[in-house]
Amino acid sequence: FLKDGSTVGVTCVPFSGGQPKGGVDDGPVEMVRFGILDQLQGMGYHVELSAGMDKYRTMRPESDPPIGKMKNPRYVSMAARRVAEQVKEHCAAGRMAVTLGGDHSIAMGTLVGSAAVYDDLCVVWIDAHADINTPSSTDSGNLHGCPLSFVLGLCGADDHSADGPFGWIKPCIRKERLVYIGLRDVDAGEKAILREHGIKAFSMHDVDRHGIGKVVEMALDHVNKDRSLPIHMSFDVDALDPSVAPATGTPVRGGLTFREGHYICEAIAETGCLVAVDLVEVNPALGDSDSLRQTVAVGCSLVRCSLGETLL
Ligand code: 4U7
Ligand code: MN
Ligand code: MN
Ligand code: MN
Repeated sequence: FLKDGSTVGVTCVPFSGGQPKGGVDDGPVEMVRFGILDQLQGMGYHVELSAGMDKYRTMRPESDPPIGKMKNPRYVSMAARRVAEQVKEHCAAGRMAVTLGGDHSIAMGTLVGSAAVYDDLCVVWIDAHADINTPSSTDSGNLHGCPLSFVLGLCGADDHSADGPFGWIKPCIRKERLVYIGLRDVDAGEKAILREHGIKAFSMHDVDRHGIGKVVEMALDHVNKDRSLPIHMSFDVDALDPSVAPATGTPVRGGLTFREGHYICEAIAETGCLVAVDLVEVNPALGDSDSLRQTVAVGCSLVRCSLGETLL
């Protein structure tokens, strides 16, 4: 799929407006400090970095009162819109688009951006959470728990009106083309949405039962039977067990092991269909310097594996 497979288009998104905890906006800078860009160059890639990452902090509107339950709706929308442009630019140039978050609300933007270039895009969502709340089903009002409902077009007319801040997001992902791995903390309202729409999800229970190898194969069979469609992988670091990735805002015990997380990235890289990767929810402010280092390091190695780094 990639016209320029030797270039990686990296977009750093220092953004925390989709949830209440500060620090997740320092995720990308810490990953860069840890050497992710040099590491990608060391793998032989040319790295093209999106410009103006400071803008994500300065674009916060002066006043941004809740709309219904949604918190920071204007700020989240503006940031996601900019992410969409930057990711679209990389995809249009045929580069692999790598987006470093930032909280997971930015995936509204990454998905709009990649789907603007690729028809029939498959989405593999690696997360402890389903992130499919609508503006009415959300209890927390935190938009990092809602990105999928916007891009799938699941929001009701009253919670996602054309003249509201998210009016620019048109449904761009088909529900048959979404699959989850790693779920273990899904809200009651989200369970109802998954059931109603028949959206395929492999929870930690499935990983325990079948093993990660079989689960990834089943997940890819569901969205991409012939391995002929482009894949966007959105990896929330909280999919990993908190013992592996402690520095994240919404940790849930019972998660993926270090190897299971890496296996997913390796296996998806092997399909040759991957066109975009998000690595989100690394929060360097949470925990001591050891857990920060551990989480940043694992985030970087997941990105490298997605780009083809192998053990042998
Ligand atoms: B993340 C939650 F209620 N579902 O909506 C919500 F449990 O991007 C959590 O996966 C969302 O980290 C977590 O607030 C969003 C909650
Ligand atoms: Mn999560
Ligand atoms: Mn998430
Ligand atoms: Mn989280």
